[in-house]
Amino acid sequence: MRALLTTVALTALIACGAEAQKGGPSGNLAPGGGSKEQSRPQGKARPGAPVETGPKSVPEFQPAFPGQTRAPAVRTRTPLQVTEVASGFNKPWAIAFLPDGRMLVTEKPGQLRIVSANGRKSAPVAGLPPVDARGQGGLLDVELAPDHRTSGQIYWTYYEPRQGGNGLAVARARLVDGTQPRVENVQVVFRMLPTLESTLHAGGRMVWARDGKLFVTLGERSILPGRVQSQRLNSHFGKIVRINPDGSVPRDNPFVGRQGARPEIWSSGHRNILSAALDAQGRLWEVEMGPRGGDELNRPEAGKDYGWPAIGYGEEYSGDPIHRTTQARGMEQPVYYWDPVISPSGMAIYSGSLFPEWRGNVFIGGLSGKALVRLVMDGDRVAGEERLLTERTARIREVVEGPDGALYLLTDAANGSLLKVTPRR
Ligand SMILES: [Ca+2]
Repeated sequence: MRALLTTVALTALIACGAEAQKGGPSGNLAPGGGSKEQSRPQGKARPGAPVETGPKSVPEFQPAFPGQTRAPAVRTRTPLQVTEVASGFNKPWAIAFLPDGRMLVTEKPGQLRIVSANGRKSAPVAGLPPVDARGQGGLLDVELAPDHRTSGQIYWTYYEPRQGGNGLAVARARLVDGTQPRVENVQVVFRMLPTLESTLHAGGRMVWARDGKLFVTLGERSILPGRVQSQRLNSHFGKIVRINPDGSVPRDNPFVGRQGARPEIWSSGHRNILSAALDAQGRLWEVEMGPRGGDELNRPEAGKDYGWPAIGYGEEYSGDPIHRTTQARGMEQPVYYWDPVISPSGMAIYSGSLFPEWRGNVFIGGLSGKALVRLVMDGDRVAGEERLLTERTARIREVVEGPDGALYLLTDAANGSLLKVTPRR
């Protein structure tokens, strides 16, 4: 048993590079055995057994309600075909589909490329501002503007080098197509503040809400001076923010008018969110990287506090405790958590027609988990979990549902691949 520290362990907490360090058992070998319609028994699996059967990193912590972790294993019935559309990407991070079916693909060191449906890559799009690509920074997410068909605008997130440090920024520009694609009229519409020097926990996912507002997920920088700011409303660290397309603050944001609070904040108490998506009702969900044993699925609501670093289910990668408890008044419980962690990055909630059995399921890329993680939901609770593509042992960075209903994935590697998942013919 670990000794619980009486003060928040402010000195020993530098969980540097947690994303890169997360290892341990990926626990992806459990055969199916759940009782859901989507599952089928296999072998001698105990009915209701979870997909994860390895030891917990933090056995002291118990779930707050049944099904909050280790949901019963389920299995996809449709045989899958995984096709490599393209390879040779340098640490690819995000995909966005253009109206003609081509894709924008970011590479972390700073390149944005246009990739055709058959995998042909353009030269890097010219005109992007420089990025700080050290550590977990770089060029991160990309999205089309909601009015892209008329405006030609795209948005992207990146770690911005600044005087005195760095920080996440959101830029937009008009994409100009051609043999040498470029962006014009680059505007930075949002800057994470304050500026701090850290190459870790950048966050950086964007999700367009149906009302035309933009959600941006922001990490807490990992180092202690950043981490403690997750609970402070005068800082963007460890927050989800909600902005108008031009970066201005929506008047109905929860902290507008509160003294000392940054008005872009939507929700607080997050750690490092690289996965977010809307559900069929248009509600925002996110999966965030926790410490060891503490990755979380949340459905962030306006003004709520998701607990980091005050509560949670994980511990430091050193084995030192972070939280004295898993629950506190005024702080939200995760819908689900993973111990051991999967290191989530990339998320899609399936709505296509290629896989009718997947509708409403949550798909999450696992970096250390080296799997495409599938969650079957029952209302707002997790009813089943599956780990797909485990045989590839690839770190999965990005998960997007294409306009054709296929899932498109990026693998996190210096020679990363763009993969397409369809039913096998
Ligand atoms: Ca939490």
